Amino acid sequence: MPPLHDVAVRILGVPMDLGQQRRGVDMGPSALRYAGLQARLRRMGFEVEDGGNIDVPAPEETAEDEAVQDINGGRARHLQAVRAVCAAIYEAAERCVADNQFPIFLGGDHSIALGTVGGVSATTTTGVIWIDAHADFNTPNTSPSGNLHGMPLSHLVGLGIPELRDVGRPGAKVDPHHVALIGLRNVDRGERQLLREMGIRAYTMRDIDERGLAAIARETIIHVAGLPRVHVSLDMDSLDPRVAPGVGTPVQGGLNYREAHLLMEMLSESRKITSLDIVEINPILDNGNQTAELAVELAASLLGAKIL
Ligand SMILES: [Mn+2]
Repeated sequence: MPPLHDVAVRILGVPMDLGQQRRGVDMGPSALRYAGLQARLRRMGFEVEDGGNIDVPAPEETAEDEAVQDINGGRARHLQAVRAVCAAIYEAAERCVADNQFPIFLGGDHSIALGTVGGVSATTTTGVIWIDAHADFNTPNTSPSGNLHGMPLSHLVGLGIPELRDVGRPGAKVDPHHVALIGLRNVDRGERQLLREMGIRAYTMRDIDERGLAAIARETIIHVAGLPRVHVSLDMDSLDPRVAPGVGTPVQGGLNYREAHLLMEMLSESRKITSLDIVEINPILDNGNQTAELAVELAASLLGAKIL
């Protein structure tokens, strides 16, 4: 990977909210653009191109209705539509890597990561730093809700159902030992078991409280340091709802403002990060556009903005 400033940034929006039931995260890409993402990165000296949005059907126009679909005895909502959108994301992500661009994917709900992580890892071993209040490690068989935004990470490491696991190319996209989860505080029983079985490195909010964010960021960087590519998947619900109220599924007790920035700053200094998702912003629940504005600042920190 060449020095960051030699890499062009490409922004791609995915206005998808099919992975969950509450409407509003489909407006995330607009909120992030309105908050000035492109201008912010340009001021830092990056060449930034906005590739527009990937086409996403509205829930009302998909053949599948809101009813939960039975799949191998499990539950999955809007399965075919999500699979098709993620296949398109995959191709776009793969092209960004081939063109030596640093892609920033604007969600949308977190199910988009099936396509983003799949595509950026198409030709090169890729580590994933998943920053989230939730583990997103359900499968249709463990999910209490059938919402696909709670299932991307399990499928990326090869679990779950072929419809989601085989998007873009068959099988796992990421080695489970190349993953680190940060910010966890709401994990379902079935997920807990699967995380253990797969040996996923996971840092809960309690770990952060006890050991401090810096220690955990350092360990995470060491964990992925040997890999040629590292993708950051930033779910804005990892932050505390006091600083990021506009998210799809808020959970109390998250990262505070400085912890989130410190994490991005340390990841930036590692010079290992090669792509980014920003997901689950729900402008309907936001105060003004506070959450998207914070996300833009965090993206700037990840790409090297410094205080001094
Ligand atoms: Mn998530």
